[in-house]
Amino acid sequence: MSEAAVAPDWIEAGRKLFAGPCEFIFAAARADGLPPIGGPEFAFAGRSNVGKSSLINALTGRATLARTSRTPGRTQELIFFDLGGKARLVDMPGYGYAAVAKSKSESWSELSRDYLRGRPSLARVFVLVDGRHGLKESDHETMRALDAAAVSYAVVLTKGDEVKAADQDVRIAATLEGLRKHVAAYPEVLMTSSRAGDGVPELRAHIAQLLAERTGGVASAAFG
Ligand SMILES: Nc1nc2c(ncn2[C@@H]2O[C@H](COP(=O)(O)OP(=O)(O)O)[C@@H](O)[C@H]2O)c(=O)[nH]1
Ligand SMILES: [Mg+2]
Repeated sequence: MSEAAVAPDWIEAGRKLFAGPCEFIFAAARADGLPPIGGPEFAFAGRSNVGKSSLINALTGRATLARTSRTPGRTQELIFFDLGGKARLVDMPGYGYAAVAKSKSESWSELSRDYLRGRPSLARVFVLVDGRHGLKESDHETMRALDAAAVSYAVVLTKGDEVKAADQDVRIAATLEGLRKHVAAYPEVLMTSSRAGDGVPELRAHIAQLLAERTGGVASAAFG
């Protein structure tokens, strides 16, 4: 996963895509209250507190676009952001936070499941996993649901600034190993840090490339 593996043209395309305006457009608390279908959607899923909102902020270069929190389990809605009229970013409710009342956490996953199953404009889900800890059972559970729904997704490791350089490749390799039993998982894993910016240009490039593929043309994708 060297940063040099992503072609400079795609890094530049990603930079441009995310340099434009990005605005909040919609918060949906119910599956029957989603915004009308618009551009391709890139959704950010993961355990509570894994860094979903922080990564959206880092990608868009806006410190306060998506609300971040030290209190896990606060986002109870699907939050939609418009990226220059070209794509949408979707901040998803977190999962796997035990202190959340059972009924509430079930309704979150119901909303998420409904969204993931029935959204034709969903281009890719990023399953964020804490780079310090690697895959947890709740991540496997989410990925099984994505496999079953035939939604393509990629695992993105977060908080790389807190993972020693010597441990990063080991964590990536272990994560890849854990993905082998998941049929819809993209077979590459990117280590990121919203705090230090590592991997952020590569993730922007990946999204730009997926967008280009969707709107016709480019055949192959390099993730990181
Ligand atoms: N060290 C470090 N902490 C991070 C990073 N990204 C997020 N965090 C922290 O993790 C906590 C949860 O982040 P947040 O984006 O709200 O997570 P979410 O619940 O998945 O949306 C906050 O205290 C963030 O400051 C990162 O790249 N590095
Ligand atoms: Mg959040």
